[in-house]
Amino acid sequence: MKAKVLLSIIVILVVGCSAPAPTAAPAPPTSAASATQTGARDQTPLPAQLPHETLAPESPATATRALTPPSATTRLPPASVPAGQRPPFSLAVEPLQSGFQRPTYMTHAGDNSGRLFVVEQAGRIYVIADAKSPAALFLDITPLVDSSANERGLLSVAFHPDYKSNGFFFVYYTRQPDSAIVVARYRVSSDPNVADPGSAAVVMTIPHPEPNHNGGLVKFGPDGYLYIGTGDGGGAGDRHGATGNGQNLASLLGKLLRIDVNGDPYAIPPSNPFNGKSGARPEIWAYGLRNPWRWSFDRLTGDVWIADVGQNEYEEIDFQPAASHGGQNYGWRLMEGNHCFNPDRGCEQPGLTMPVAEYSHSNGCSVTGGYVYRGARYPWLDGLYFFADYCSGIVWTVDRNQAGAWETVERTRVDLQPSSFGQDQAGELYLVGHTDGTIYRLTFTIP
Ligand SMILES: [Ca+2]
Repeated sequence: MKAKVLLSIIVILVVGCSAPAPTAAPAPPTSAASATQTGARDQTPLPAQLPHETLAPESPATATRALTPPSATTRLPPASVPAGQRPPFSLAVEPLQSGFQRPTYMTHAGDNSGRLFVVEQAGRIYVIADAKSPAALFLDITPLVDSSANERGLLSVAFHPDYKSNGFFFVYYTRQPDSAIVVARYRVSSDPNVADPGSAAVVMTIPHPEPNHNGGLVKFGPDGYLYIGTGDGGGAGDRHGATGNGQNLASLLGKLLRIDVNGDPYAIPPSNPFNGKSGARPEIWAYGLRNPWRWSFDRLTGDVWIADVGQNEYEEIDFQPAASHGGQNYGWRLMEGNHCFNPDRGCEQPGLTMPVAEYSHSNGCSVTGGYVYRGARYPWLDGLYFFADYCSGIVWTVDRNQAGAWETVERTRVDLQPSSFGQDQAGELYLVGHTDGTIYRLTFTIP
């Protein structure tokens, strides 16, 4: 096994309003996760067979699978630590594994295996079976993926709620050669640590006009549906069409979409808010988003937390309660955070949903949404939402204070550029260092 020296990737790119958008070379990780841990990756052969981007019919078994009942009827009562009763704490990052090339995302398969899956922007997914073993190549679709721009590439993976029995998972990438957004389904092979690249079935393709604001996240909701976050089509100021894409219900861009992947290739959930409304795409769950790069479900309550990357001045966090029926308008391009954008005054309209947290570009450049902590290791964190900024490395939390108002607290500044937070199946949190190629575990202490 060849040892692989941890690589700090220096990226010099045009910085704008984009996510992710580094401004400078990152410092190397403060302590070395063993560089040899990833050594095997140099010798991992490319898959012999590349995926065919063809539609594959669902098997009858999956097409008729009943959806899990909505979380609102089954969820447990909230167990969050009451406002004002949370002890002061400090937060640190501990390298778990390094040597990845521009990782964009980390998640788990929900299969009780304890494995972590790391997505590399160029088009690879690695599996970490345990922190002390080398990461193994799970899927390589680099020939299909256009990662030519800072925000393009393979951007996330979501494992089917029945992954353990059906082996299906879904990826979100920008494709060669036209850079359109693709959501595609793959299946694991007979080796649980290797996917079958020949199993590709394209679920959705969305033409994309500009190199930036590609959205990028797919996740299954507690309702069993696949949610897809798309950006506004890019450029700046959302100037596509008369109203911009974010406010255009005939466009799939600038949206949170919700589909049933047990259709062929997908079906529209009957309760989608714009289902059957003329002039609107029935896939839309919520709109008025600019670039919802990272968002998540509270695994206990089903609430949705959306980090929407801002234009030139404000980054924001949006909140959608689990009981929501969708249809929210989060305001872009009328507003950037709590401020008028286009028009620059008098933008307020009834029905816009305002963010629960906002920060200005004096504290960063591009928001990276995280998770509500629901792990077991730090029970005093229960119910606290974490997010960070890609450029400054500042990590904040959001919670309701004793008066019931949303409160944002700056917790620390980490020396890395977080492209994502990660969450393992036990609910513990991680950070994905985009430019230093390292996955970090978040650790907390009460002083
Ligand atoms: Ca907004």
